[in-house]
Amino acid sequence: QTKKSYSERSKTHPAAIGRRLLAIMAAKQSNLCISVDLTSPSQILALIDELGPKVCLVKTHIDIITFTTPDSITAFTTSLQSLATHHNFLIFEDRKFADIGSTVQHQYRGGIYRIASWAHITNAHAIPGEGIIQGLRAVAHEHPDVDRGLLMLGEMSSKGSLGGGEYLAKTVAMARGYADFVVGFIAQGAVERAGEGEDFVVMTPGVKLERGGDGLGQQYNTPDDVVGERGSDVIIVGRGIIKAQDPVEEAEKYRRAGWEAYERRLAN
Ligand code: UP6
Repeated sequence: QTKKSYSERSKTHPAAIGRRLLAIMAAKQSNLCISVDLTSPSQILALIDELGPKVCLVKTHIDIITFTTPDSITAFTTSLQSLATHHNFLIFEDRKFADIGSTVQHQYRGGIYRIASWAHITNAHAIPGEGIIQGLRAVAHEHPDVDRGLLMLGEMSSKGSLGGGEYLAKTVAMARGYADFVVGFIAQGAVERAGEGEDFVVMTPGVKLERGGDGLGQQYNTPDDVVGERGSDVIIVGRGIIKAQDPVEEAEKYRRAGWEAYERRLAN
């Protein structure tokens, strides 16, 4: 666990997009990533417009959205980018790439979603080996004018996950050679750092204000558990906010809980 503030880390993080994200977190006093897992493009955009001021990051699953035409995909991603600029947050497409380098290049650059063209951050499983990082990084470098970054999945929130432990340690070791592109990890708590210069942003899904589960393997911990106790940096919250009676009010509760847990961790 690091004792450095988001603001200090925003000056030294090895990845440009990591520096940008940490600066946004410090400026907005928010370590909240909203996971907008809805299927209607207009509902998603309307909710993001409301929640934008409270979050540092917006997480999408572009392939669960009901698009009627290819043009409506472009219209959606263009609007999403405008919202990101307007509210000062970054976009994280939760694609969970998991194939060989050559295939993920096509999946990241092309197809109908063209993820690399609009998502600041995406993520990948370590199971194929480091070719997956090399493939994605090469696509990101095709546009040197835009900053792109990757999170490696080292541990999942769900029951019976094969991640964590040695798998997580091996994932971290794999990422070390790509610190300009691998911003950090999806894990349930801080990862072991090799030295002072190393900095990975850890993001944790499976977060609610009360512990529990969803009946399909999801397991929830609180913002204080993951940020305060286990040293994660960003809480990823979906249904805890989007299914609430008043998502804006609920998002503010999560923002405050995540931020207070971070401040307590720094003070301890
Ligand atoms: N997600 C997890 N656990 C992981 C990785 N990713 O839940 O280990 C993603 C899910 C979902 C979100 O795909 O989009 O985080 C969690 O949503 P929830 O808060 O509604 O459970």
